[in-house]
Amino acid sequence: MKDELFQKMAQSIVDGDPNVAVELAKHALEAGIDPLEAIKNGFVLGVNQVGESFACGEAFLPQLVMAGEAMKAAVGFLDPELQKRGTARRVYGKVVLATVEGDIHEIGKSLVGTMLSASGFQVFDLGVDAPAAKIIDKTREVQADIIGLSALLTTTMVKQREVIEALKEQGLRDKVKIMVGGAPVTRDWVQRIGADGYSEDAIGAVAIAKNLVGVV
Ligand code: B1M
Repeated sequence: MKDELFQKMAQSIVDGDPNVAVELAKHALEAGIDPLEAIKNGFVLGVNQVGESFACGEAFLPQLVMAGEAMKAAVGFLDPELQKRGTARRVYGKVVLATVEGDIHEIGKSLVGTMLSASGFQVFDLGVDAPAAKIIDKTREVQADIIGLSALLTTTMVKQREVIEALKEQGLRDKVKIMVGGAPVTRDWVQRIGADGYSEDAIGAVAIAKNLVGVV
């Protein structure tokens, strides 16, 4: 029954139908399913399927856009519940979070933000397409402990390095930890650009962030 629901969730994303996606998300909560499990085992499978079809020319930009909208609606609906279930008891640190300049993919970044804030971090989400200067200004303003940089395109990953280089130029590199993520980001890339941490998913991002601020 759970698997059937997950399949329907994935299909609602493939169909690009935000209304059905939200209905199914509601249904999952009523059935006592963990919202993160619903995202991971249901909706994400659909968005990955559309991504693969797009990559091999079987789906086109409008389908990608519609899948993105349906995904955003479903995750947005589940967001308050994810926050509510958070285990946060204290503020572990401040995180300035953004999708890098030139990149408008926001779903994964926002999910990381939700999980961080539900786990006790104060998150300043600068949204998508954020230039290095904006990220660094905010970091200075709030005296952030961590900068989180998301990039979903191989062409925008370099912007993660640009932020790190700009921090070095301004003498700020040793004052803040850098965490990077996004589908094309690899461990090798993280080492090459000199970031402090990397995670493949939102749960891992919380563990890395805690580690970076010295919380076990
Ligand atoms: Co785009 N897109 N897209 N897209 N899109 C990808 C990324 C792509 C892999 C699809 C493909 O070809 N298979 C491909 C990139 C290829 C590459 O460079 N390697 C691609 C492309 C090419 C493009 C355009 C260039 C298409 C075009 O215009 N011709 C264009 C670029 C626009 C731009 O940014 N300038 C484009 C546009 C779009 C939409 C706007 C239509 C839409 C986004 C809508 C939105 O965000 N509001 C979209 C979508 C939906 C996708 C796919 C299908 C799904 C992305 C997503 O939301 N995944 C994607 C294919 C795919 O990934 N399967 C694709 C679900 C989300 C929960 O996962 O974002 O990976 P994800 O986040 C994860 C982890 O990566 C990690 O944790 C998250 C949660 O588990 N993570 C972090 C992410 N950030 C992190 C930060 C951290 C730590 C972990 O620390 C700070």
